[in-house]
Amino acid sequence: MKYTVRANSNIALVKYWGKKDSKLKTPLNNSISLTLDSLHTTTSIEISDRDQVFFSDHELTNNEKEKIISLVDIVRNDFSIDKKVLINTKNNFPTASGLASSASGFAALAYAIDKVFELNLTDIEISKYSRLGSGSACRSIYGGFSEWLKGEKTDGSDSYAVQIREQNHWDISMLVVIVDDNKKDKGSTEGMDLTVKTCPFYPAWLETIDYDLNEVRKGIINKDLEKTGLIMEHNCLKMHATMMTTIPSVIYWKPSTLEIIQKVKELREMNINCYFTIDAGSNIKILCENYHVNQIKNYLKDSKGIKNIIWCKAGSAPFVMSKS
Ligand code: 2P0
Repeated sequence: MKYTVRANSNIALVKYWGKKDSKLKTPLNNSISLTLDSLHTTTSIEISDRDQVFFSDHELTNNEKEKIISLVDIVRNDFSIDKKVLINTKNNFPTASGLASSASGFAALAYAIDKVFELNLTDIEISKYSRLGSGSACRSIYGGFSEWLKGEKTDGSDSYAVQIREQNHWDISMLVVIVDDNKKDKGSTEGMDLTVKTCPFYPAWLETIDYDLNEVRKGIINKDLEKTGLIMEHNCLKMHATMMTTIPSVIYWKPSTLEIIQKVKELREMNINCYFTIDAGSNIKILCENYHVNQIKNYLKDSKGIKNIIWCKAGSAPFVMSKS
């Protein structure tokens, strides 16, 4: 049986930044995200006579496919399965440019593995497997708003995401403003490891995270854009402040990133409620009311650095598109 599945990307409102265990990809702090409907990975999987992986119809070399096959190997090992797989995966958006491609990618993969090996895993189990591929992927197993619980156990068995509210709970928009679609110089895995090891302010990140988590959780439940947005912005700036003060420093921002930050603040002065967040890259995401989307796009349209603006709303959990 060949399964084609789709998983959506997610953007953190309270960020995951720092690992307790690099191999298990367990985080040092909980994080909260919104699953998006317009940025997704589509993955086909079927049993085959050897392991093969295609990315955007280009066959990956042994080195390139290692990260993907190692997740398949973990599942094969756990369930004593000796079948090989043919995987074909593609994103509908730029890869590795701070748009959470590994989140949708590994969520789609873990979901697809469950289907092709007919395991009937629970969402929590799929969330845990996807985490082993890429930490943030564990949040893409749910539609709407999710929280990744860092867990306490050394084997990572209690580190997975749960849903805070489903996709239709809050009809809100996130504009993904692309100022750079090139692959970033330093991956987030390396960036966060460097932060934990060398940033003098990292303890302050951990000391203040519970407040951010509580406030954003409340903001989501009460559909309070101002509360959610202000804490989301502050949390993002704290994360970037820790990156910038690592040795050597990690600065993902481009001049256009700062220009858009400024414009978001100007929009707020014009009583257009909107808030920014930025991941491990230079692109900006703006959380706003649906009825402000056109005004915001108009206000940003003269900014020179903008390559594209993608309008997203809350997205769904992974699903099977076809089986044959
Ligand atoms: C997040 N990021 O919460 C944070 C904010 C980037 C900035 O999760 O090493 O690709 O595979 O666990 O999941 C990006 O990190 O890193 C990320 P690994 P991942 O969305």
